[in-house]
Amino acid sequence: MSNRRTFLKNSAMAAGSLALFSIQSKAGLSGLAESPAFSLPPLGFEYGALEPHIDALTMEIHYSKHHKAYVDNLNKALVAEKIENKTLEELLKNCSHYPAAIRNNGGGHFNHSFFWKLITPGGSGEPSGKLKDAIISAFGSFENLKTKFNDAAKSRFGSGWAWLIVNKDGKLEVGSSANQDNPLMDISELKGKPVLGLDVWEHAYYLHYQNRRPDYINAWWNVVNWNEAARNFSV
Ligand code: MN3
Repeated sequence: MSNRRTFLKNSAMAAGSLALFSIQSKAGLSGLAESPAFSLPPLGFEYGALEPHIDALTMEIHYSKHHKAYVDNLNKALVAEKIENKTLEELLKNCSHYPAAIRNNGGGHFNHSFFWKLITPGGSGEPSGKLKDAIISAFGSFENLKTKFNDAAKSRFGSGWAWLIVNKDGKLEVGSSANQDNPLMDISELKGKPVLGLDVWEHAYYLHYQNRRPDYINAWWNVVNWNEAARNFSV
């Protein structure tokens, strides 16, 4: 083989491998450049800000590990299922048409994003305005609502959520859901617009309260953000 032929052959190989490298790096770059569909929202307060009612370590793990895992796994499931350009609400509303990973992680992402906004350091007193009127109309008193909500939260077997919702008749209703299901899902028995939600998974309270779920529920009322609940009610 002449030097020239060797040179041409080597150049062709080099060009070939360059082309291959270029395709791979393009794929790699587009993979990197493509931003995930969903991201962890800011918490809005320090991990320790809800103490003594909800402890700092529970908040840190709950937010930075559990919620983050729902977001990451939702993004992975969307890529795997080639689902694009759907809002979280659209995914939940039609979740019976999607694999369980979308239901579980989409629910997890929605529920936790909703939950963080409904808790605030020091709480915000009691419900007022139109929400207060609707509570009295549906339950007779705020105390009755609390009793009903506590019962729903305590009696949810295993992991799940307690909810205050506006149902299809426009009335307030209390109920609960299993796992990361929520009232926006087409598969949910309890359906409506969520106003208030409480996470009763053990990961939400076990480090501080161990098996004492009722103590955690009672403490949570001290940090409820009624301004956010009123906003959920009015939109
Ligand atoms: Mn949780």
